[in-house]
Amino acid sequence: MTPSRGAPNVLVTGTPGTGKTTTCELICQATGLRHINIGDLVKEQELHSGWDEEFDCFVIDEDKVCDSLEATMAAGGNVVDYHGCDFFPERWFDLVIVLQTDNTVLWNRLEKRNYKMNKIQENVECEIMQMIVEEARESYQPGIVQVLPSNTVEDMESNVDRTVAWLAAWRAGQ
Ligand code: DAT
Repeated sequence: MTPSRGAPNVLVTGTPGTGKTTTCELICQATGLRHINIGDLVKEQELHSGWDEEFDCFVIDEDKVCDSLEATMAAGGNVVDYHGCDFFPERWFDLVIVLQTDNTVLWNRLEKRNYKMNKIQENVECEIMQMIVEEARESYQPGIVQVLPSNTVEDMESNVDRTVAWLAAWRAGQ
């Protein structure tokens, strides 16, 4: 189905540390699309039901997040950045990018962030089990899901270039 919005919406998902935020920033710089970091939005608008002591993060209120974003997403032109993807309406997205990182690389990135050991372990296990890839494949049409490596700066540049090219093709098809 061709979406009626004037610009597409892209979801960039993946385990924490795989490079979502950095990649989204570069995509938005290159394309003029709007970066929506769900973690920041949850904090700013208090779209949560409290703090999870064990995992050092807010317990996100998914319904509130979706309500808050509905009008923005209907307008199009957004790059959404979040480490989950099964609670967004499927109709929101034209492209879903899942970033993947090798375990040791990911472990080192999360250590540098000073994550607690249980949080590093949980995230690396999530990556090993390919949980976000599975979630994306269960939640969206296979044709719009792209699983891309994000180990090196070259990977990141290539992922940004691919997305810029995808956007140009989307616009040409309108
Ligand atoms: P996320 O938003 O998925 O949690 P991030 O963008 O904050 O990840 O990146 C975490 C750190 O890793 C940050 O210091 C940038 C670095 N990084 C991310 N992707 C990378 C890549 N493909 N190559 C090299 N460094 C990367």
